[in-house]
Amino acid sequence: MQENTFFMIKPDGVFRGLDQAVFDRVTQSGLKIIDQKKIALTSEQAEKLYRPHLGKPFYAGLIKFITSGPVIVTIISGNNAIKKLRDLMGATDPRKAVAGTIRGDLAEENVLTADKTIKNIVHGSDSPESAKREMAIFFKEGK
Ligand code: IDP
Ligand code: MG
Repeated sequence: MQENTFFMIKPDGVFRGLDQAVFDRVTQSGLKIIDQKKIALTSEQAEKLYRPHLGKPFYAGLIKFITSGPVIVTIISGNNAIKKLRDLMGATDPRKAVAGTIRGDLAEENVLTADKTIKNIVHGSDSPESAKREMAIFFKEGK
């Protein structure tokens, strides 16, 4: 099924200059980057994006981290793009992400505490509903 999904290089990925390496993996998997821009998230955009996590112990740290530097927001398109991209990203905790995934290969070791966010380079929508909601925060309708 042809799908569009929202994908973002987080501040740690941009800061470490990993964006091209990540995009190469995405396009080599057969997916297409159909829109992209480098922006600094406003707190309003960050809070909208991570609204499902509101109230969790790491929420405040997550908002602080995601607004700490530029990110690259993109729309990725392709067959089963949502799952394909999630598989490519690997597990949320980079220590659990297997080799061959973006997080498994490229994320640095994180000191994991209850209230500190995990730095894991990338964000990708986890369902068609999330994809629609998240794309609409950053891109005009119809993309
Ligand atoms: P995902 O990015 O793999 O979809 P989510 O559960 O949606 O993972 O969490 C969003 C982001 O919040 C994660 O990518 C990570 O940066 C952070 N996060 C998630 N769970 C934890 C946690 O238990 N401790 C610290 N940070 C977390
Ligand atoms: Mg998520």
